[in-house]
Amino acid sequence: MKEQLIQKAYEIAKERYSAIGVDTDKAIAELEKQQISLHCWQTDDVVGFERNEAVSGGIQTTGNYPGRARNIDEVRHDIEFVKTLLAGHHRLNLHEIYGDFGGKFVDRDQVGVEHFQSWMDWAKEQDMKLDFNSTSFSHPKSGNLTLSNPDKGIRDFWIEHTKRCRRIADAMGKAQGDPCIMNIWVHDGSKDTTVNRKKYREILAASLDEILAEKLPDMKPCVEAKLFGIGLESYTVGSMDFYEGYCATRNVIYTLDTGHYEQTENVADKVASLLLYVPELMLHVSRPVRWDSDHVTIMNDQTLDFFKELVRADGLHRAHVGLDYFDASINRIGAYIIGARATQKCILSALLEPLQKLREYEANGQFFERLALLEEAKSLPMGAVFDYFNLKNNVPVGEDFIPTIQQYEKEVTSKR
Ligand code: RNT
Ligand code: ZN
Repeated sequence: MKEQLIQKAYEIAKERYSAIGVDTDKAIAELEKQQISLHCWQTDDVVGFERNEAVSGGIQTTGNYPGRARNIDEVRHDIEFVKTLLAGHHRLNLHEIYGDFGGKFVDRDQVGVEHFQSWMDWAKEQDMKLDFNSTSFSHPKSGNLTLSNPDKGIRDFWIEHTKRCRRIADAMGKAQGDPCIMNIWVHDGSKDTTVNRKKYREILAASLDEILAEKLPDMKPCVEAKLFGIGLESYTVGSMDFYEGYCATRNVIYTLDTGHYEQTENVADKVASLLLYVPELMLHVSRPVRWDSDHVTIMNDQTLDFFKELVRADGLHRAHVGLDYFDASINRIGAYIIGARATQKCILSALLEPLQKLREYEANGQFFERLALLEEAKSLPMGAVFDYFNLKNNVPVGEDFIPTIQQYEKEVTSKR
């Protein structure tokens, strides 16, 4: 019965959209192809398997909702479950601290491909591709400066770590026959005023140049900009301006975390400029709230506008979509699904925009008509299309995922 209703609602929606020149079947097919890189760190509050300590170094998780994944099997189990609730084919984004260290302590400058072999085997079984991240936080040598540290000993430690991570990413890319996207985010900065802004940036650029010098064809590096970190409020070495210049001059992928900008800034507006100068974007879809950049992604104006700009700039195929938030205050699997589905809804809304008609109006100087259609498009039945997309892909429709997650909590996460 419910299925028939969803199908009926879809048929009606399809006609409504078709009347303004939008092909809903095509939008669904595109959304089905759109991979989301699922961030493994939502399962366990960014703790990982290196030293079992709370995350530190510019970021923080708050909340102590029960059920955190405590080891590699639990992380994998959670991700296998998450996959069953999402339509489409998704990737897994790993951090270095999630290596399979076999109970031994492996320092960051000692890590190798062997520590990720079991992940590669698992990913193959799961038919999931892997992405990767070097980890320069949560370590005694993290301090306030890593790759930009004037102390050569500390800097070299992190350079070695990041080089090794690139080789791991390359091995992953080779194994999966598809480039592994490896993100480099360093929290480097200072709590209070520094009088050496340029100096640390020069060092960071030189460190990155050294790290990226090795040719590794099966991985693609990307570097992530940020406004500020917790405890590092006055200065961030890897600011937006720094990485825009770096990526443009070195032809490197720019990682745009939607939570990393001034709250009143229009993050969507950055897309069309960045795409003129950088080869591709890596997205960390997140939600800033006051000082925090990592609340669960929801379908809000910022995220909607962001994906609309991406589609308008014909940039979806030049963006690697990933999630980045860590909420320890609610059911973590629930948070995962809410954010992933919200991202899909925003992408779908962007794909359903009557762009051709809007652009015709704009070209003709018909600005009342353009604004009117933009407004009307907001209340078109996107939800009916999204429901059908989920039904078609045999995953829960609408709020039906709530009881499924409650069940998983009862049987699995509450017993941890
Ligand atoms: C931090 C950055 C970074 C991290 C992850 C864990 O502000 O967004 O991407 O969240 O690497
Ligand atoms: Zn991020």
